[in-house]
Amino acid sequence: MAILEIIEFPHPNLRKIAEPVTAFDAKLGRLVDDMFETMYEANGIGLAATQVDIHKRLLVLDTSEEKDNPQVFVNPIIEIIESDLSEYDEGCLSVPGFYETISRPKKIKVEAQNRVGEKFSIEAEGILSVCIQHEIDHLDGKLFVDYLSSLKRNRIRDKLQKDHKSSS
Ligand code: GNR
Ligand code: NI
Repeated sequence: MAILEIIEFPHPNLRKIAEPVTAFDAKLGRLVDDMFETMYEANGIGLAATQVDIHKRLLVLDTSEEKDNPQVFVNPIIEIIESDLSEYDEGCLSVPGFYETISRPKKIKVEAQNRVGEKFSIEAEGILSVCIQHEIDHLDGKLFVDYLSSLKRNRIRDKLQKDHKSSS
């Protein structure tokens, strides 16, 4: 297994649109394992392939308290089943150190495939719903800072760019 490098805002590759996964092979299995290891090591509750600079439609997450419920979603399709919004304080491993309140649809249904290509479907609300929406945004080149004013987003961008310069 391996810890992968997480790219950070405003890295241009965070804007790429991920392509569907077509091969459910050992290589995909290794990527899934490496994404879990990377997510747990970073104390994240989710990770999209985009964040490790791989532009395939897959994400991993574990929103459990005990960190004992790894879930993989390959080629996820989301349907909003309750468009009432709910607020959550969001952070992102690609936007380290910043947290902002974001509103998203409350309840969703997700159809996806597992690591061997079998289809499944779940309904989600609460933190699971927030996390899945946040991760699918990554696959579409979108970040939680895009929901903020450009003033706030640009302040975050400038601070992170400074950090990147001083640590390189
Ligand atoms: O670890 C994470 N925590 C989090 C908290 C609130 C809303 C969304 C998230 S996802 C984030 C990990 C991450 O950046 N996934 O893309
Ligand atoms: Ni994120």
